[in-house]
Amino acid sequence: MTEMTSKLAMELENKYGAHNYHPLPVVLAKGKGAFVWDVEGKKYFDFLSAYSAVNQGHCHPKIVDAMVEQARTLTLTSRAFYNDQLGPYEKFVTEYFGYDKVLPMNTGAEADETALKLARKWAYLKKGIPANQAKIIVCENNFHGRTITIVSMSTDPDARKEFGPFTPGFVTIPYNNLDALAKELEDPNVAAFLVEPIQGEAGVYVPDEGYLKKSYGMCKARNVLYIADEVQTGIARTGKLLACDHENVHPDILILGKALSGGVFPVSAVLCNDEIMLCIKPGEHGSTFGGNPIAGRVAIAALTVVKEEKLAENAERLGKLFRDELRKIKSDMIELVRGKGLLNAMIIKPKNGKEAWDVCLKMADNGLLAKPTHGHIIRFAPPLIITEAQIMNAVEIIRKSILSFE
Ligand code: IF1
Repeated sequence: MTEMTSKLAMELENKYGAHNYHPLPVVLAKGKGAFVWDVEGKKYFDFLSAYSAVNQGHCHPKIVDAMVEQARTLTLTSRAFYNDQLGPYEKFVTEYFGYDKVLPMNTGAEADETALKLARKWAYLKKGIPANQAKIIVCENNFHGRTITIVSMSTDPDARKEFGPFTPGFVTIPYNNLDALAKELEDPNVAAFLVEPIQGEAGVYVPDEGYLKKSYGMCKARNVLYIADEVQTGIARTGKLLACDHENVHPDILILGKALSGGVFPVSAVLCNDEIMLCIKPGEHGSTFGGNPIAGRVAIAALTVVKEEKLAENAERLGKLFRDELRKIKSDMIELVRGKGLLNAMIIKPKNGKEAWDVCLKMADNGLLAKPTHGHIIRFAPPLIITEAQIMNAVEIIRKSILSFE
């Protein structure tokens, strides 16, 4: 067999894989904690964390052990039968987040779809909205995944173009705009408001303080479900267990994914109380892999690590330090640094034709991986197990990389 090199791996992906991504030219072969290594053995800080899925750090031994042990015992039964891991997981995860029930799925997009279906069922069965009239309010620049219905809610031309016709039933309002929300809430056929507590894909766009609390109150006053997509912001990333916790908002429907498994396995979940969850009856929703024994074991381990290792507290403390340090870098290429906890972004002003992509290539050269979004924003989201000393090393790499363009 030919020996694997980064060059060969990229050629293979390019030749045999769909071209639906444009990765940085780095081929990773190993991960541990806050670090990854490429095929040639070069070590990097991982400041993407698989889009916040690897919050607990790469290959966390407790999570991997749970997965391997369960994989040797029972992997999948489907939901045609009970399995001995699902019930204990459901008890654990509902108590952990404070809801009556959970509906287990696999990916973030599936969990978002599940939440939308739950909201519509509830609208007809409980709120009394006339058949097929339910509306769901969504925000401009949202990101909830890639299915046809989810791209129907999107305002990003790349996400939608030539994928129509689209699913009806959504109204779009500007994010972080309470007046626009108030206006749409006047319609009695509104079932739900779907919101990201911080918009990730939009470029780590943090709303004004009070936005979550006030929008939640406005929805409650209109008997409209508040659905929080915490697929990216959840599980300690922003310095609290949930980003909604910053404003003491307990969403009616909570959507989780990514770090629910620490990034070792696709596990997502929708949590809500009985009044909503019991609207869906046997045969009305599901997934072959949803609620499988490995997922349950892995998610318990991943959530236990979050508490044991105080990841929310670490994200809060090191996030402040990280932003403070980045703001000390004197470069006119840095327009703005923003974020919450360890979900951060730097807005790059191009200089001499060099843009965010070039900065990311330079950082990769210097041993730190991050990915640009929308051409001019770099997201910085390291695993939450990162230490203060490691953050300071990472800042040094970022500083050196940006200053190399001066
Ligand atoms: C990709 C961004 C992150 C999400 C929220 C649901 C999903 C996501 C709030 C769907 C997924 C991803 C997927 C990833 C890029 C990415 C992303 F750049 F688009 F914004 F995280 F930063 N809700 N986010 O952020 O979850 O079905 O993918 O499990 O490669 O498309 P999924």
